[in-house]
Amino acid sequence: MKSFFHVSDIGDLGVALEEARQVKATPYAWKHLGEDKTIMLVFFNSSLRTRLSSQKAALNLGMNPIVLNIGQDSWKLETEMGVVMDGDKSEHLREAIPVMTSYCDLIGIRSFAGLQDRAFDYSETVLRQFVEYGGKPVISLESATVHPCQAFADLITIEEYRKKKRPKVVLTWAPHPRALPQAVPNSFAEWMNAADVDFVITHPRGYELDSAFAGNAPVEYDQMKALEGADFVYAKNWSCPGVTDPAQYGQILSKDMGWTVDAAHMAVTNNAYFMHCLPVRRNMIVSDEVIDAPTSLVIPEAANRAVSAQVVMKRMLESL
Ligand code: SN0
Repeated sequence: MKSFFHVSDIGDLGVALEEARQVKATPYAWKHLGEDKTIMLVFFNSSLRTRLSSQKAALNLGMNPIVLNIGQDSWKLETEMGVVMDGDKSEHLREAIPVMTSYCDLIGIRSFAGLQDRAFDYSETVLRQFVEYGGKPVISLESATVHPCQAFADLITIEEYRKKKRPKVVLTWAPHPRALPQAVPNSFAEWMNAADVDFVITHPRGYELDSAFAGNAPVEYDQMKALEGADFVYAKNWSCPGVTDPAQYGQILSKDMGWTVDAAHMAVTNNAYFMHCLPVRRNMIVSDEVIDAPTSLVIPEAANRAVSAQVVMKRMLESL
């Protein structure tokens, strides 16, 4: 595997889930695979699960992780081409990328959407530069439009907890005080569309996800109706994707607290499990009651981040 951005990069999902099961059961069975190999984990943005689970996955494979926090430990980097560098950014990605990749075998990048320029974000400008100028396999650790390590961990979690062959999975928008990227819902939708689940999306009007990710998944604007009979409720806030009105890209269109997932919402489901990628704003996205209930999967879901990352790194090491 040369890059990990989309569900198509992992191939057959049944095979990937079986590999995840084996990795989880015997995480050290491939501890020689990463011997004398190095992964560079580059963070342009904050992280808790991603930086820890990625390092843990690398260590399980016997690989050395190097973590770099851009702007804190390094020079501030310019990401746009053709600009006069007279501001606060001291180095361009054009030089920084080949320098970084000269010290490693694999590279993971966290680079959130700026939410200012839809075309810049949706063409994955920063990630594409790492592919073009790095010459090493690249993992998106949440880039402008995707968070595949999260979506793979979510799929593993659904596979572990599903009580029927084809569960109903509902992705619901929920309110948040800040404008957040669409990477998590984009990838979740892309992966659920590829999985053997009955997938429904619900959000206020104007929050329509890009069709490259949402595909033909049904969108139900009545949240309660969408949640009826759900086996898994996946909550997430995202800002306006700008599909219907590009001028609204990255904006907060609603802070309607009626969308906060609480006990009344869960009551219409099929005793559903609650999921969220974390970090979560309690009593904005989800009530304490729901996230603290035994049906909340947020912790096992986060634990599976080390499993999804290990499968991806294992595949990349095997194809070096
Ligand atoms: C990120 C997002 O894409 O929504 C990362 C999720 C894995 N979340 C945030 O930035 C939350 C920040 C906040 O202030 O709650």
